[in-house]
Amino acid sequence: MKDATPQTVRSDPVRLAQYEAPNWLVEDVHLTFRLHPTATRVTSRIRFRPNPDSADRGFRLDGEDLKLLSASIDGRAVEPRIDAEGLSVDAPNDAFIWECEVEIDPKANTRLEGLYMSKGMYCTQCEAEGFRRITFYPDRPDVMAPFTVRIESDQPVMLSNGNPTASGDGWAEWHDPWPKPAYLFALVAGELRATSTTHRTSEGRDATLNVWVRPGDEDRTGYALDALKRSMEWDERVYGRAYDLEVFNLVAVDDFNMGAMENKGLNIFNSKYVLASPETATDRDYELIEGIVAHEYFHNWTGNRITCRDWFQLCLKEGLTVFRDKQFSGDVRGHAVKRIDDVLMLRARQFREDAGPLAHPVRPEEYVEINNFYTATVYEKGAEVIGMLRTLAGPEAYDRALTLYFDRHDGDAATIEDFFACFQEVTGNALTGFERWWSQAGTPRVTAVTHWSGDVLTLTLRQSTPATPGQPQKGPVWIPLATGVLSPDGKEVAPTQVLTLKTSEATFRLEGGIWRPSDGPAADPLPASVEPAPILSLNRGFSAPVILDRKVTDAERLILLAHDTDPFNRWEAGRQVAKEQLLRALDGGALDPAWFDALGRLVSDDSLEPAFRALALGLPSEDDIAQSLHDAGRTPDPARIHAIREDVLQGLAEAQAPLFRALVDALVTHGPYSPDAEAAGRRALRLRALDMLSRLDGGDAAAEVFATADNMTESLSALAILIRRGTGEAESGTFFTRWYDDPNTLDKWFSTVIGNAAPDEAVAVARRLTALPEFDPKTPNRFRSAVGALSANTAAFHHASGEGYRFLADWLIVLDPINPQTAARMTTAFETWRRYDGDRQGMMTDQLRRILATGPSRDVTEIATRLLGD
Ligand code: 0A1
Ligand code: ZN
Repeated sequence: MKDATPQTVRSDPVRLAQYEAPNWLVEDVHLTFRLHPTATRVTSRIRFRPNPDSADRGFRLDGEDLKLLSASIDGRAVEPRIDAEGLSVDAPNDAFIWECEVEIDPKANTRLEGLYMSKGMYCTQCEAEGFRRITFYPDRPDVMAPFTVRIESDQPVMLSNGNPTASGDGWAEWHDPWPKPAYLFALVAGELRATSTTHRTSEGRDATLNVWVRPGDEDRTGYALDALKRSMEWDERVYGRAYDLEVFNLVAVDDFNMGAMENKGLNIFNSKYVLASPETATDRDYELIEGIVAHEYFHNWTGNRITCRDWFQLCLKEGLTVFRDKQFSGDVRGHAVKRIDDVLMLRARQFREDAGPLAHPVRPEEYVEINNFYTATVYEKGAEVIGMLRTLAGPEAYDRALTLYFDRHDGDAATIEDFFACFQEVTGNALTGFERWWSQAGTPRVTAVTHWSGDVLTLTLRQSTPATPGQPQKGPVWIPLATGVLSPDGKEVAPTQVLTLKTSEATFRLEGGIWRPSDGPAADPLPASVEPAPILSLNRGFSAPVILDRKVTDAERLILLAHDTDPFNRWEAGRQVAKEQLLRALDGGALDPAWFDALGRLVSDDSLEPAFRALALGLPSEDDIAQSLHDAGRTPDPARIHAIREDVLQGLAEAQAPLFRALVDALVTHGPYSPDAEAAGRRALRLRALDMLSRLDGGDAAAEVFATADNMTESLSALAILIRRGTGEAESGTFFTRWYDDPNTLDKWFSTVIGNAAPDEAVAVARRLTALPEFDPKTPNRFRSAVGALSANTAAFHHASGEGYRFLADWLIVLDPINPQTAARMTTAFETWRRYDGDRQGMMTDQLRRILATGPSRDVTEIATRLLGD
């Protein structure tokens, strides 16, 4: 019996350039689990065969924190050499059978990687490298095999991947015929209840769909189950991809590091993204549930049937699957509003990441801990890259390229190059030059200068990408800018056309309503009626994830805000005006009353969707303003940004008081709650108006909404509004008492109370709440709701006292030995430290050094070191 007790754990980087094919491939895997909370036995029987693509016959298996009880090769006992990360043993020259038995302790597993327990239930998380905590195995995505699993336990429900094959008292067997890498392995056992339906696939097979939850939660499963069925239908209709097993199981667990996991045939979800009822879930929760259920389901093809050769190719499954889930959500909920929401998130998270010390390419070239690369860049920028490929290739060529990809690579562990080759093939190599999007980090800046001769409009575009860590020099990327042109009175004179900037600089000329490269042949001028200069609507629909730098007058922006036919750019024009007004106010300037009027007209325009009007009413966040100041070479003062932004909101509330009152009254929803996009949009607009109104009535109307709300969307927004006004104490108590026993809803209480507390009080509030017995750092959702809410409360986190930084670091030091993955993720809250003044920079870097001085996990060490940049 041998312990793989950690001696030295790897701290040097893994490099893409050093990829080597595996020495051994796996024919099939048989696993038996004898479940026990502290001493689970796992026996494995694995048939290995030599990989013809590798000459090396060395045999090594990954394994961490495993107690090896016995091992044999072809039935003969062997004594492997065990180290902190696995074992090696002399293997035969040809195919052989490896068998071993290990013991693991699921109850002690607070990392939530491998096999662990959540509220008495056994569950697994194997992406990225959790399987090596279950048994010894070649734990890398390019080793794919069919799995047969037997589970023995006293738990009533026992699930694994694939189809159920047999079961009896205290045991169940599963077989997954689809070869898969170990990161897609899953097992669940517990007292669970299913809500079920069936789906007949477009290929004529029947599949049973089950959503499994703990007893008592069954009445909150309907929405997720329906979203699953709709996702299956959508993937059949839009991508021609059907489901391929007899059963699809989806299980909700309360303790989970991420949102959800696409294990083959057995998706495991953070319960926050499954359970929904009108009383407990907000409109946003419903939307996220729908999107995440779709995301995980879509992985069945983009991720599972075709997986990644190595973890550097992560964006191949994630960028593509995020793009697909966004297409789905846009189809369901409306593309314009969805795009605005997505871009808000992209800018808040990915642009911020790209602008800081953690910037990395969509396909990174090295990592120390792969779990640190499940980032906004890999996911969100990765999805933008797919979106640009679709724009450049056109929708039909995109469809053909995807069909080719599915046909050619089904069953493979593929690379980005494999995927891109399919686009090259269907477009006749038209996209050569696009590749830099996944190798180069940083958000490109595009400056646009126009010239109007009276009848010819020229547009000169220039691009540059700032240096990022490890990449001082950048080259040009392909930037597809969807562009339209409006006359000065707001009529569209040239419809959307995609101008692609492929070099550092290019000029285009608009002639006869058509854009051509300026060295192309001349054509008819624009109609003479277009005078003075026409107005450009650039990067419509946010066709490229870039920062546009262009001198545009407020008057032009107000015309775009009122008339642009592209809803995204209409919103964007309003956003830019708002940002400039805020920046002006920060410099002590007066606000332009025309802005309030324009906003008032837009928000009261009943011909527009309420969800769009709600978005138009949102001002840039404090973090967004801080980044804009930093980009302009200035040092943001978070306290002042908070105060001025609040003043501007107050001014807007006063200027448009009757409108906000009217909206609060008119948009009351009658009848039973429905989470559909239309009803959610009406609530969103009403609640924005309610926030405005609370600045005039001291929160009376919000208190009334809180008292009478029959749904969580209104209760929670009203509570947030009252806390922001400093008057929500009673309501906060009511909420806590009501939802005390409901973990996901109590999480909302933690995040709302801390996230909306005043900058001078928030840290004290957060310290008080994290001292409550209900705060348990072992549960990632609770930790994120409390500690994460403080770091998202910008003015509180960056309080001049440095207490926000200290609070976060105190808790990260507690969390890291419990759960390094979540601790590392939350350490990224310090990523903006270089934006701020010397005092704040000093306080933030002191906290990062203090964390490093504790000798933290590989996960946190990598993040803190990269943040410091030394
Ligand atoms: N692949 C999952 C999310 C996920 C990613 C990483 C994890 O551990 C490091 C766990 C889950 C998805 O994209 O939904
Ligand atoms: Zn994913």
